[in-house]
Amino acid sequence: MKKVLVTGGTGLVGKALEEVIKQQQPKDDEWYFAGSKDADLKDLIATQALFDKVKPTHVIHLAAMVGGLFHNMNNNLDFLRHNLLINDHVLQTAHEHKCTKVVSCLSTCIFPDKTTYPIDETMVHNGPPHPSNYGYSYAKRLIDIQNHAYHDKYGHSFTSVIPCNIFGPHDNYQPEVSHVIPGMIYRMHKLINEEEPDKPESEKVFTVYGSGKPLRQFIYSLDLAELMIWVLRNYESVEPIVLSVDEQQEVTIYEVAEAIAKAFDFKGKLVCDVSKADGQYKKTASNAKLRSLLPEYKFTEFDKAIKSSVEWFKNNFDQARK
Ligand code: NAP
Ligand code: GFB
Repeated sequence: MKKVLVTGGTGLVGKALEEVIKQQQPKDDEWYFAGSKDADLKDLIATQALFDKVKPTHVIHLAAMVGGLFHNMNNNLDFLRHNLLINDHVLQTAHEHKCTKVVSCLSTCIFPDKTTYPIDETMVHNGPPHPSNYGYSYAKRLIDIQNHAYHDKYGHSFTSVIPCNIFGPHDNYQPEVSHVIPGMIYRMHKLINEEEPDKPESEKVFTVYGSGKPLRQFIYSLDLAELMIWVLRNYESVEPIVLSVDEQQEVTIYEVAEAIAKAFDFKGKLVCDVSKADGQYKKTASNAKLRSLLPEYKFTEFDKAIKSSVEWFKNNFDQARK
């Protein structure tokens, strides 16, 4: 019997894992989805108490201080310190509890900013990350170092996945914290339903922050959840693995705004505000390693996933994090 503890189990990815596990109904697993109310993982005693209570054999470690470009740019020190504390407490306590496996979560934004493309798993430590998120990036890179150190000393199977930008139901829509897709969904919903009530929608203008030119790969949270469960069950290496859609599915930020406008059936105009930062121009990641292991995996089509995410927000507006 596997007893799986999911740290960060109440967030975007955690909720997607819970949904997929509900669908899969595994017979020989028991899953425990923990949030910060269960234990503040910045506190070692609280972390140990959570592990004493759950007694996990396996851990999916998602808990982290997470946010979009603007939140990172304004809080690099907190992103560094909070995530360093959380990661060290979880990995050391998993070691003390003799956990069979830990799968931690990195991000394609931690790769070097000045690099050749596409980026792959061998390039994680090849130079400084983008200056907008160095705090988060170095804390995440250290997880890979910690995994190797626990393996070298104790032979542990502590590994990590490297997702591209993620979106889906249960996202964080708080404008000052959010990533681009939940940020736009929140702002377009507000423009359509609250702002300039006397103006016909066709005359309303939605602002895309930045030039709209940066490129991103986006994975639907429910697809990522399926792949992370596969990694937990089948992937036996300490080396990280990129979990991203194919390079051809990369889109511009302006195309993201167009897809969200289509999902809302927004009749107004889109304009770009170049006074706002663009952040990293691109972070095109290769999923060749994943494709060599799961060649047939079918990702949810982008427009369809955007539509479901917009519908989820509209149907859960009151309880959405905003
Ligand atoms: P999220 O929606 O912001 O959820 C964060 C989760 O971490 C929540 O369950 C939160 O619990 C928990 N948490 C935060 N601080 C904590 C603390 N001090 N102690 C205990 N729990 C704490 O984040 P997400 O988007 O699901 O991210 C999940 C993982 O994916 C993270 O490791 C993130 O770095 C990585 N990632 C995210 C993206 C993306 O685009 N979202 C891209 C690449 C990688 P409460 O809700 O109870 O506070
Ligand atoms: O998703 P995002 O915040 O993060 O922004 P990154 C992506 C791009 O969207 C930037 C533009 O070029 C923004 O200028 N953008 C347009 C918006 N409208 C909006 C909006 O309403 N909200 C936001 N947030 N952006 C993050 C890293 O980088 O990627 C994090 O900083 C994390 O550490 C995350 O790893 C996955 O993709 O630029």
